[in-house]
Amino acid sequence: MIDLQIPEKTVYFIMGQHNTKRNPVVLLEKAIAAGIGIFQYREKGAKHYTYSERLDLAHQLQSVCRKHEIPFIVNDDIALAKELQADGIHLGQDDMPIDEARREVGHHMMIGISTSQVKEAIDAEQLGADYIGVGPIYETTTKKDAKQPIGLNRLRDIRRNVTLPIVAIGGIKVDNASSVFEAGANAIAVITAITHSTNLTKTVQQLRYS
Ligand code: TZP
Ligand code: MG
Repeated sequence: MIDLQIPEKTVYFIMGQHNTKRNPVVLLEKAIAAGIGIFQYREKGAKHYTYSERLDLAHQLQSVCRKHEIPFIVNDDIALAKELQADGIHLGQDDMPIDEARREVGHHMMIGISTSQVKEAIDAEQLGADYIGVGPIYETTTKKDAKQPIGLNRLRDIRRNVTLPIVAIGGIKVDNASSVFEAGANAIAVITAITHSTNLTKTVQQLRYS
């Protein structure tokens, strides 16, 4: 049985086919061996992939997560999450509202909501989210339409206003991870720090224990 909590100092790895030239299934295996604690399938190259191609890849990634008993979260795509019976769905501010999403996915799936402001975080908590994404903390080139970085002070502010687990995101790397945890994040979500790492074991250990 997979533990659907977000443990302290979790490295939450996000990836879609478009984030890497490597085989994503092999990369995920290595990232789990290196110590990530949660995985999110986020396919923003979606227009290049049909639903069945996404389903096929997501299913392989989910099998890897299941084998190693870590949660498998789907970004945005409720149909895919439901079909796979994913452990969670992650939604942005412009995606399906939380109450509607809850009706769709029930109470056995975690719902994560992206937030960048205190009010959004409070609203997400009141509407029954299970965790919030908070960011982008730092500059990132990975998300093309990313907002201006919100920085650590905003993260601290959000921390003071909600008790939900916080997954910080955006430009988080080995050399700034400790400041992000100190500012109140329970977990850190990364794409580039892992997809561009040449030593995954070292990178994940440094992210976790910084
Ligand atoms: N949401 C806010 S920033 C971001 C997402 C999906 C991208 C994070 O990627 P990276 O490479 O870890 O900065
Ligand atoms: Mg979205």
